[in-house]
Amino acid sequence: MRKQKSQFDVLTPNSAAKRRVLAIGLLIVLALGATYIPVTLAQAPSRTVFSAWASQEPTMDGKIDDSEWASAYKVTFISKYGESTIYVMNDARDLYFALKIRDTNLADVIGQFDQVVIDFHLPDDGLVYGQGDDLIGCAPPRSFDDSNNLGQDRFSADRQIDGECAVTRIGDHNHFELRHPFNSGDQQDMALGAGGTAAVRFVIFDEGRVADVYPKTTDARNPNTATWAGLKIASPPGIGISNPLLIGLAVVVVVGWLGWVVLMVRQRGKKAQKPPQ
Ligand SMILES: [Ca+2]
Ligand SMILES: [Ca+2]
Ligand SMILES: [Ca+2]
Repeated sequence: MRKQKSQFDVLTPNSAAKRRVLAIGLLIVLALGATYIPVTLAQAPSRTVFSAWASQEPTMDGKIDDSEWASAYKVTFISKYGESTIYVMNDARDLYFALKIRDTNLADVIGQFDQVVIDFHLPDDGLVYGQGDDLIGCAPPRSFDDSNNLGQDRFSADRQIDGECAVTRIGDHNHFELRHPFNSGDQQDMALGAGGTAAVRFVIFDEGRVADVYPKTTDARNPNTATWAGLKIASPPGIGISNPLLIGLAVVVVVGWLGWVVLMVRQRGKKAQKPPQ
């Protein structure tokens, strides 16, 4: 007795092929899910992690040009006098920082500077900022500070100064630009490689006094680096295999193509087996 055709069979004569298409669709969904779940989990903490490859080397002239900082990781926040922005990026040798700080003037009186200090803690283990940690700073016009933490709230300038900085006033903002190698070879500096991480905190001084700290989850006195932002040395953009989203897309494409090839081969095999009518 011949089986009666259902509406489904009428619409899709080859229901086995339909099931295979559904199975492939399911695989694609699973592959996408497997890709997006870790990405979502990784994004769960709200902590800022600065990481960006410098598509061009910025000029340390105290003028933050949009083009030279275009590829930087940017964070905008409200500081004492209004909207301010922090830019971070690195190339194969240097970390670059820019701070566009809204201010009423650029105070350049010794002891009452408008200046910035950037504190680093390594490794990024959420422990206390202390002995052996690194810090840099910038005061007008090009006074670069490369120091090290001696512990117990004592600091000293490094014997070897690595990096440079500049600050100028443009419009309503003070533009700080700093450069510091992430592996200078100096024992009194950080030593990081590609993918290396640190905790970072930006302290902004207005006329010699702390006016702001980024991130807002900490303050200038809090040594608990779990409340600081993160920093990760970026790698140059290549094939992009390190990017989980691209890996996921590659998996989807490969699974899709394999499924398609298997489907075609099976359908041809069935056609070949069919006795001529
Ligand atoms: Ca510049
Ligand atoms: Ca140094
Ligand atoms: Ca140092």
